[in-house]
Amino acid sequence: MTKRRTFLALGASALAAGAVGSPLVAGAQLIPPCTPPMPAGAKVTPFSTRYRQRVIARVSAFDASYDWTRLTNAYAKMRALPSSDPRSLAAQQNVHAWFCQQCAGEPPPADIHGRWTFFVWHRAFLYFHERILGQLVGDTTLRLPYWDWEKSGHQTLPSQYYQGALNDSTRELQPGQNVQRHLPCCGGWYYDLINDVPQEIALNFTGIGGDATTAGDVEVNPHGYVHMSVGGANGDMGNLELAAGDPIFFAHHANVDRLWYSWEHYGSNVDPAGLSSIPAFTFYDGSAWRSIKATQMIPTTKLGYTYDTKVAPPLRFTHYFPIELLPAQIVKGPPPETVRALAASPEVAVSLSRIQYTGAGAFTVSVKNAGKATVVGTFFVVPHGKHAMNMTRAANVHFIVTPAVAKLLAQPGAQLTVARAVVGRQFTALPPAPAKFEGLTLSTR
Ligand SMILES: [Cu+2]
Repeated sequence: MTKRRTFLALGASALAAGAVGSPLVAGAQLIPPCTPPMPAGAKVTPFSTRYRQRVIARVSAFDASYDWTRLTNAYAKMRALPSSDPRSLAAQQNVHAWFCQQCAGEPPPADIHGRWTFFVWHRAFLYFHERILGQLVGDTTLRLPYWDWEKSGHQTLPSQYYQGALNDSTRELQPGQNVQRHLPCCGGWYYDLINDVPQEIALNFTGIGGDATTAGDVEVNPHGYVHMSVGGANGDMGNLELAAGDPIFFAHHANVDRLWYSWEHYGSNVDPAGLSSIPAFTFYDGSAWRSIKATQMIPTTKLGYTYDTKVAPPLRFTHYFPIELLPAQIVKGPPPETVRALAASPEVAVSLSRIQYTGAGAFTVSVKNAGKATVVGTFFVVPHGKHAMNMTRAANVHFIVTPAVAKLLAQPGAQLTVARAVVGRQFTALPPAPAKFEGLTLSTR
């Protein structure tokens, strides 16, 4: 892991030199170039149902029946392969880095994060990764486990991931430590996975998965938070260019995929037709390069897997109150009876659409009125490379707040601000700036 050592060393000297004011520039210089995953001139065959495997359920990493010996052997073999082999863990890590616009010195492809390609690309990545693992141990029934961090009692990193080929020594999250911990970066704030994750299943697709230019709440809340909680400032999981070198990445993303799967199997939810317009992605399947389209991975049975459990939505929020606003300011509050309903509800859901953010890190949204600022919620964009660190992008975010915060949001003149704590290389808090977003909706039970 020369890559990691280089960036740790540079990070330390940048801190020693007091270069706290330019974390983005420092970060950009730390990234070595990486190569396109697929060699030039490689033959690509479209994925088809001919390659279909038996449908087997992915189970929780806390399921006592899971075969850890088989998975550990598969990762040991994957780690032992030379990085020039597309089946190696180093090559798998590089595929992910390549698709997060990480690679300096090469024209990178469009970032598959920060928009609706997030769900689709990772579903395919996991499928081909799982296929390679199975192939390495000669067992096509191998399926990845999922780490169901939204479940109380399952919030420590499954202990098997601290052993042998499943371990990654760069993690900040220690054995027995709860993933739902206060991040040192973020003013003591943590994300409530148990309460907030089930709420997401009740959102529409744009809410959970975003659209062609916007990230959904699943990516910037539970997904980003868990990455940063596990990886911390310098661990593989805390930086997208390194994240897929940690085997827990795949169990974490299996749960992210399970959130989408749960949504797909809930009520009358149908994936948006627009997903079919996403160009095909190419992956190595263990013996050949295959291009795959979104339509070929919905439903998951086309890829030979389901999940043994779904995230059950509580569906508590049924009354919706859109709030009239200017980009960063609430111009008109709802009528008095709505404000009374908000105050009477035990908790209120806040949906902000197309909130703009620049760079990566932990973003705290606050509402400010009469000089007093109150936190509405925090969302998390996992730090990654040179390109993404300077880009302004948008996300749809969903928070659960108290009636007191909801009342502040319903007041004319209230202003929304966003402050960012940069993590991953140096801890730097940036001052609050006016938020830019398109819509604000409060909902009550
Ligand atoms: Cu990713």
